[in-house]
Amino acid sequence: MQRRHLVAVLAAAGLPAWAADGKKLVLGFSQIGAESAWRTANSASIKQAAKDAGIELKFADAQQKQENQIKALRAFIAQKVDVIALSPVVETGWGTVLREAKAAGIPVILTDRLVKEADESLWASFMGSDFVEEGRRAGRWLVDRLKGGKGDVRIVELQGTVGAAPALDRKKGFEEAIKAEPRLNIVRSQTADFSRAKGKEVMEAFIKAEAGKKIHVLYAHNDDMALGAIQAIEEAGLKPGTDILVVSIDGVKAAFQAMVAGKLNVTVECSPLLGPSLMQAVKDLKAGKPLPRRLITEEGVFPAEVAARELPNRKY
Ligand code: GYE
Repeated sequence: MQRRHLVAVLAAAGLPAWAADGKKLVLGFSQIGAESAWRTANSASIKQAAKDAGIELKFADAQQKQENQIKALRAFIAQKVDVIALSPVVETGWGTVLREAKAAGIPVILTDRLVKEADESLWASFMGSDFVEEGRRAGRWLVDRLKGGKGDVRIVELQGTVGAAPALDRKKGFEEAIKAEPRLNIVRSQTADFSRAKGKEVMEAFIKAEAGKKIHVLYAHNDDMALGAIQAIEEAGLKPGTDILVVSIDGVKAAFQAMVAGKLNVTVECSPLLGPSLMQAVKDLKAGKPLPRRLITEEGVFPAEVAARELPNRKY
């Protein structure tokens, strides 16, 4: 069959013209690294979804470095991939390379994290969570939990990677929400890079620095840092979940297990399972369908009281 006939047959079946060429779509994906259980689940979701969709995936792990992500994007451009997906480690510094992709006619989909660039035509779509809202949910839970009490509440905060959208936004949303209860104050705040090892290390430093003063609450921008900090709290002879309330974000399985064990009080869900919508977006893009500018993930809040019931349902 001639190509144009085949294209017509495919079109009648609702299939795009590129399917006539029998070539697989090629997607270049620049992943941040493997800093957390969230990230591992996100990589697995994207790899599996690419396989299921019959899309050839070029997967590049940047080991937390923006310069590696920029190199990966340039390699994808040189290889003339069909679409580029980017999960940007930090918000700023992407303009040049995104303009290079645009000049090469390769569309870019942002996934998980957003960039801060004035020219929004540099990306076709962004899919991910509303991190400010996640921070607010964490803060609201805490305000609710402490409602009616008296006395200062001293909070320590473990921030995510410096300059990363979820770190900036989760801080902002949380601070906004705890304003409702003026006795709640963040007394120390430092980055622990979204990792369990650093979460433990920085929490140890907080406990040391606060010796003699009570820390009432730990707010961690992700579960991994909270889990590391829980270890530090225990090693200091204190009870996480009781002596120090622990509030975190992501909703990974290990967090549910910690809640069942009474060591974590709440986790705000942030879903890493972005693979299927990313592959759908890649296909839609190549079929010339318009993509939504923003696809927000639906997510919930899970306090310790529901952890045992929810644990078997958790997918990451
Ligand atoms: O919360 C954290 C990960 O960008 C939403 O990155 C993601 C964050 C997630 O390392 O665990």
